[in-house]
Amino acid sequence: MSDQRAPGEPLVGEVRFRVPLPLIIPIGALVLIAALAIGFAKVLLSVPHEAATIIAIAMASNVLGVCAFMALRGRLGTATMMELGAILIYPVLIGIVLANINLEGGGEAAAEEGGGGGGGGGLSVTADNISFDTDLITVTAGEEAAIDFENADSVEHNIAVYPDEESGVAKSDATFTGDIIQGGQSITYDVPAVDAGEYYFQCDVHPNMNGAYVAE
Ligand SMILES: [Cu+2]
Repeated sequence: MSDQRAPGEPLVGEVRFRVPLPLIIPIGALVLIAALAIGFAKVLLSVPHEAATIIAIAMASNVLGVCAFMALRGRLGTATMMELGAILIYPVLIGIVLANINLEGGGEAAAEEGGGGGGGGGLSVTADNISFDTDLITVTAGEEAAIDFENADSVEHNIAVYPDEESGVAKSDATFTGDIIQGGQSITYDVPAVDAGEYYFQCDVHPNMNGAYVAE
């Protein structure tokens, strides 16, 4: 019985062990949850909108999966609980690390996106396998358009703009006729400004390579 204990010692040890835990666990959990929530919010804010949705859904199903597992298994040992906790938390931690790496290079990535997206009038068209990579070229009405044309094919191509398909087929009244370039070459075409409306573009060598040339 308790009388047989050495004076005080085991009792003190037990008290030391038992008193702080009920306090430390909830406080620690709160701090951890707060850190995770803030970190995760940062992740969602720093990635593109589409990715944020996917990450949020993945995280939600992850939580759901772990909860379902715990519910089905009933009582779980501490080790299993910790493993599950780790499974839950790892994607968030990885996300937080990735987000912080992303934030550093964020400015560069955004600038790159702006240039490649064609938002600033940087148009690019590639010809390969006797076809263009697009059947729609959109330009700004009333402004000269610079089109970077890459011929990734083994045969020669160009881009010519016509008022409509009929003119293209007849190869007459061209609004603009780009120089024909050999396979493996690139060129920048400066297409004169046109009024708003729908026009027609084609490769004069292969008129079945064509599309809409829209000024808006
Ligand atoms: Cu062609």
